[in-house]
Parts: sequence; structure tokens; C-alpha cells
Amino acid sequence: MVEVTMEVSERVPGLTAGVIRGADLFGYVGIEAVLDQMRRKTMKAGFEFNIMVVGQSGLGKSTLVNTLFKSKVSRKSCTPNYEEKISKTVKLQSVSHVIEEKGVKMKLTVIDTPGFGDQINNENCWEPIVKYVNEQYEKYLKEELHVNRKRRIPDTRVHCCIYFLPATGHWLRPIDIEFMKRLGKIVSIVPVIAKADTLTIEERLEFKQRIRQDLAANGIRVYPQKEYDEDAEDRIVNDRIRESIPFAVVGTDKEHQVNGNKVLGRKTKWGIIEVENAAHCEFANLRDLLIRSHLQDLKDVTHNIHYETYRVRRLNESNMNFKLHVGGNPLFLNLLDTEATV
Ligand SMILES: Nc1nc2c(ncn2[C@@H]2O[C@H](COP(=O)(O)OP(=O)(O)OP(=O)(O)O)[C@@H](O)[C@H]2O)c(=O)[nH]1
Ligand SMILES: [Mg+2]
Repeated sequence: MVEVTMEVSERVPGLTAGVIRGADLFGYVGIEAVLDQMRRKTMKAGFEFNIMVVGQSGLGKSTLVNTLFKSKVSRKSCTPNYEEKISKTVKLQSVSHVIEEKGVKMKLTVIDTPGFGDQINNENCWEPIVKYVNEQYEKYLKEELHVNRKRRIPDTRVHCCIYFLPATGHWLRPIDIEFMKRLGKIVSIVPVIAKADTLTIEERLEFKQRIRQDLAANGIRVYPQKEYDEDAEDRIVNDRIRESIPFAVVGTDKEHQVNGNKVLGRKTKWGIIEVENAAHCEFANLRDLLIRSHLQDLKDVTHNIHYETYRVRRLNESNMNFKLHVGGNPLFLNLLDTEATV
């Protein structure tokens, strides 16, 4: 075979110096570099990730939001001013922080919702939550259907909903079943056992198992769902998560000194419960699932499954409306403002 040596940098302007030899020259295309390109683009654009906390009043939702922002997710890059006492949440509110690590930017938004369950009649208490989730899909859809649509549509869709279960040690309550059944159809739910410090280790294990049975018996779809596993590797990882769901979490907004280190924890008369210590509770597992291992998958499932279902339904509705309009009003009349349809 003829030995060919070529200085790549001489022939291809902009390429860094490198030598491709012999057989390589004809076989090598450089496809692997696409990964670098993608990485650079994603780093520039950054990520948006939206989490929502939902559950009965007083279960520690607002506390967990603070825990998340004060824990290792963001300790380095932002110093939230949360010293004031957490009070009852009365309206839906979102807290955002741009977190930067090794040049990758992420805008993490947590939507805190007022707890339900303290009214005499709790019928339809899921409606404000369902409405909020759908409104975000609608916003995205409208942006997508604009003639001059933005290059990057701002994404306010809820990528994950953390559902708080009271640590009763019994079974799921009817209200939790009803709530999750509805929510599971439109958003990825990750159920957690709130205030897990009130359960012993045996109680916790037993309660977790009962909840898993209850979820399956009631056909409640929680994240990660079996049918969306992409391959065998995914299945192994996700099976492990499915076996340990719901995570038993403890929240706090206070830091304490333990062996000379500052740790997030709850101080009791008999010791400190360290929130980020895997031996004490499963907050770290929840955080790792959300941020470290499944962030992109949660975004993909939201876009490809939940948003897609919403989009198809809305567009079908609009088509039906269009057919009913004799004289032909512009397509998607009820979806778009007039400026967008021209
Ligand atoms: N024991 C224990 N108490 C907790 C935990 N998390 C929060 N709390 C306490 O529970 C109380 C209620 O916490 P919040 O975070 O306000 O609860 P919430 O779910 O946001 O309540 P609403 O805003 O009414 O829906 C506070 O006194 C917290 O200190 C926990 O993990 N364990
Ligand atoms: Mg609250």
C-alpha cells in the first residue's frame, strides 16, 4: 500500500495541526468530532430545567425547595437569601437560579405550590396544578406555531413534578391516588415520602413497598416509566430506581457543624439528621436522579411524550373547529392571535 502523509492543517484552514497517516486518510471522516460540536453548542445555549413540588399543606415542600438550592446543587454558585422563616405558601411561585459548573450553565427553576388538604371540601384540589402544567404547554405551542418563531423557545414546561406523600406508614390515601392519577397523565411524577425522619428504618422500608404496590394496583404512572426505557442498559438503571421509589426525604434550611464541617441537617435532642448523608435519608438519591442522571431524560420525556400528547389534542381540536367554520377562518384560529396567522 502507498504510504500517504498529509499535514491536515495545511489543507483545511481552521483545523488544528494534526497528521493523518496512510490507510487512516481514506477511512477517516471525523464523525466523532460531532460530539464536540454538540457539546460546545449545548454549553453555549445552557439548560433550562423546571421542577414543581406538589402535596398536602405542611409536608415540607417549601423547605425541600430551599434544601435543594442550599445543597450541593448550587452551594458553589449562588447564595440565596433564605434566612427568613419559611411560612405557609399561599400562591404558586417559582424560584430560579442560574447554576454554573465547569462552564455549563443551567437555569434551575423550582415551582412551589400551595398545599392542599386544608379545605373542608378537597374535591378538585388538583385543578390549579393541572391548569398550570397545561398553560405552560399552551405557551410553548403558541410560540411554536408563530410564523416568526424564536430560535430558542423559552421553556417553562414542568419537566418533573415531585409529589409529597405524608409519612403515615399506612397506604396511599384516596386523595393522593386521585391527584397522582390525573397528574401522571400530563407530567412526569416522582413521588417522595415527606418528613421521613418520623419513620424507623423498618417502617420506611415497609411503607415504601406498600406505596409501590398501591401505585401499581391503581395504574398510577410515575417516572421512570418502563415503556420509555430505550434499551437494556436503561432498563437496568431504571429498574434500580423503580425498586427504590418513593425516596424518603428530609428537608431543612439550617446548617450545622458536624466534625468541623458545615452540613445541612435537622438538629434534634438526640443528634443531627444530615440531609445529604445517604445513611440518614434519600434526599441525595432524589437530587442525583433529578440532576445528575436523568435531567436530559426528564426533558426528553416531557417534550416527546407529555407535550406531544397535548399538542396533538390541541391541534385536533383546532382542526375540528376549523371544519365547523363555514367560510374558512384561518387555521388554528382559536390557538393563535391574528398577527401570528397572517
Ligand atoms: N420533621 C421534619 N419536619 C420538616 C421537614 N421538612 C419541613 N419540616 C417542617 O414542617 C413545617 C412545614 O414546612 P413547609 O416547608 O412550610 O411545608 P409546605 O409543604 O411548604 O406547606 P404549605 O406551604 O402549607 O403547603 C415547617 O415547620 C418545617 O420546619 C422534615 O423533613 N422533617
Ligand atoms: Mg410551602
